[in-house]
Amino acid sequence: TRSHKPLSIKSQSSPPTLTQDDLKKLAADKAVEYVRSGMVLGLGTGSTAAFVVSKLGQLLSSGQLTDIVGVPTSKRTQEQAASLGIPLSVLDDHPKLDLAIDGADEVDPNLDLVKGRGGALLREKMVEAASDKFVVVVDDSKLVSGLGGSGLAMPVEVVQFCWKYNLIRLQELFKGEGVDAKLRLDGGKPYVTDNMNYIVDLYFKTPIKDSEAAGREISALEGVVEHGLFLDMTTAVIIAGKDGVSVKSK
Ligand code: ABF
Repeated sequence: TRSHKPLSIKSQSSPPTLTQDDLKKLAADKAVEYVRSGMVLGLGTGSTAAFVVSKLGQLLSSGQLTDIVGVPTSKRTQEQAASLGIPLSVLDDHPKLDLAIDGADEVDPNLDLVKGRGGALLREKMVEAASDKFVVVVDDSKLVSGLGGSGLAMPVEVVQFCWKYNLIRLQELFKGEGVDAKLRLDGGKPYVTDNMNYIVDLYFKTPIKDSEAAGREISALEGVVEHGLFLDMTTAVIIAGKDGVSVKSK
């Protein structure tokens, strides 16, 4: 009798796990589908937005898109877009944009956002407020049930003059909610924004109860330039997770 060797069954290889960068790229590729030739585009900042900018560069150089003008939201993005040959402009020359695409740090169920951990919140908010449509690109790690709920920074851009005075006032504003306010540092020195301001990062212990009131009260402090709560600005959010890409809009 022949002895039969047990059949070796090859274990089915599971699909490769997507890295966070893969997810960001998937979201970016989806967002670029919103872009049409001839549009004036707000170009976001951050690693996810950088994938959008690089995809736009590819589509322009292959001729699939033409006549695009980009309005960058930071010096970093300006440099990246320029290096890819994307024609650039500024809000002064294009005060109305067709579409802005940018990343975010937190997205709540209402599609309101925390932005600015990358330090570009002022230009981002100006450009995105001037855009007819604002599409946000994130991986699903950015979803929160309430803004400030990630325990990470909610940035406030303040003028350099007496920044500590403003830090204390911000801390006092939220003392009921137990907030920690810290000056953002970069290599031991204060981080300086593209507009030569400082950033005070607010760390909330629990999600912000009323983000609209919070935004209003922060903006009312003299010396505050802008804050990272982007409320009622979003047209759609493109979310990439391990199960694929989904789009949420109001
Ligand atoms: C910009 O980049 C910022 O508003 C936000 O802080 C950050 C998100 O960066 P990333 O896409 O690298 O997570 O969109």
